Amino acid sequence: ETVSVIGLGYIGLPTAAMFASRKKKVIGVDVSQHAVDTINQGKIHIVEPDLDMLVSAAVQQGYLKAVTTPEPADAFLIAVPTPFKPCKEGEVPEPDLSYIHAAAEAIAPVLKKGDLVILESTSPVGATEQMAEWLAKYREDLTFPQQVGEVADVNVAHCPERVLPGKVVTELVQNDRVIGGISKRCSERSVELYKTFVMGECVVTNARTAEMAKLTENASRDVQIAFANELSIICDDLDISVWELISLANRHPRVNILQPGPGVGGHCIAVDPWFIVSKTPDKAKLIHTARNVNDSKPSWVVDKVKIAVAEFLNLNPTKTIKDITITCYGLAFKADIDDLRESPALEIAKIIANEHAGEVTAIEPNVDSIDVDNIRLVTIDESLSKTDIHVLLVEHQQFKKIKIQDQFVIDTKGIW
Ligand code: SAJ
Repeated sequence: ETVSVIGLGYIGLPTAAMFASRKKKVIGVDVSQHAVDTINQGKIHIVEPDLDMLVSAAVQQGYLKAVTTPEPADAFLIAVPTPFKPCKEGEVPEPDLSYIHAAAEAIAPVLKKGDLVILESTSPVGATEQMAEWLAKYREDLTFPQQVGEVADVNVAHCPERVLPGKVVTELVQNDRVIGGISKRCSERSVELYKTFVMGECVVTNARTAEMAKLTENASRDVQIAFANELSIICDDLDISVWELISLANRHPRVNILQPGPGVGGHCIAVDPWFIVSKTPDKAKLIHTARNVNDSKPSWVVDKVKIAVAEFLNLNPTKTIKDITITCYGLAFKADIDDLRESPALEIAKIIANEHAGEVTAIEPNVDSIDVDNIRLVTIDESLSKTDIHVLLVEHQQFKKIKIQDQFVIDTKGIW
């Protein structure tokens, strides 16, 4: 049995390598020639612990190859991005399914009777049925399960990925999988396939429920973080330490509040709840509000920095605003990773750098350089010797080792 994985990014490549490590023949497909060339050399184009070894072994032993045009296979796993379309501020973003459409169009010519097509990309409810319709449109000679049910020529299912960046290789194996076939037969075929490497349980449902389950997991986390973020703003007003407050409340056996921060970043939690809101805008009130609460946190942090600057000038009347150095601790979207995309920390640092007349420096121990003109990367030592206002944005382990107890500290993660 040959497995083809369409989209060799943060999800597709580890999944492809995992099948290959279990001695399945895997054909990885990606539109990026650079990604394909890198993988065929046994190397990786993304950062993820342990993935390099897995890929290099898979390529060396001949189980994994990458190509830019799909080839025939028995199962196709689609792991392409599902971003949202650009929209104006205040509008509800709409999901962009064009990558799924393009993947369906690309694999359609090589599909044959008996094949299985699995959508792994996080998708709005209905996307899997939509993908099956696209496939049916391109291959009128084959039958698909949304028309004929159990006896279709090609089986189609949604099996959402749920792995945590930074822990992908272990979570792929250990986590339970939600398997949502358009028909029962589709689910059975998918369970069989995932059992190749999944040690967690493969739990069967239908495609729409599987889509909603994945969105619900991330929306649940977003709502809970929004609760913590709202508490942090309330506590600031009431002169209460939110960190102490949450640790006290969490001593209750049925309370488990998450941690506030500078906002919610990453490519999933800040995106997926919109897929629910855009489908049912009149019903998804809490989920919508939580998104707004989390999205507004960066500008609240920026306001705190402005207040600190004003206080600093008050206490140091001989200085002007140009003399004040502000340092941002951490730019990544969460602790101990190097990923700066969709990062509230980077967003905050950029706003400060654009609006502050003095110098803005940043410490990001996980990257060597950043392409932002007006922010200079410095070391912790340099920052300690010249910073006037310290803004902690990410709880990287390096920052937990130091303790800054200056009067001008804005600690969005409560580690100091
Ligand atoms: N954050 C807080 N407070 C917290 C926890 C997180 O502010 O108490 C922030 C982080 O700093 C970060 C953001 O939330 O900016 C998201 O981080 P995360 O660690 O919660 O999640 P991701 O985006 O790295 O991965 C999530 C995971 N989903 C869940 O935990 C429900 C992962 O399992 C999913 O596979 C992934 O989304 C995905 O691809 O959908």
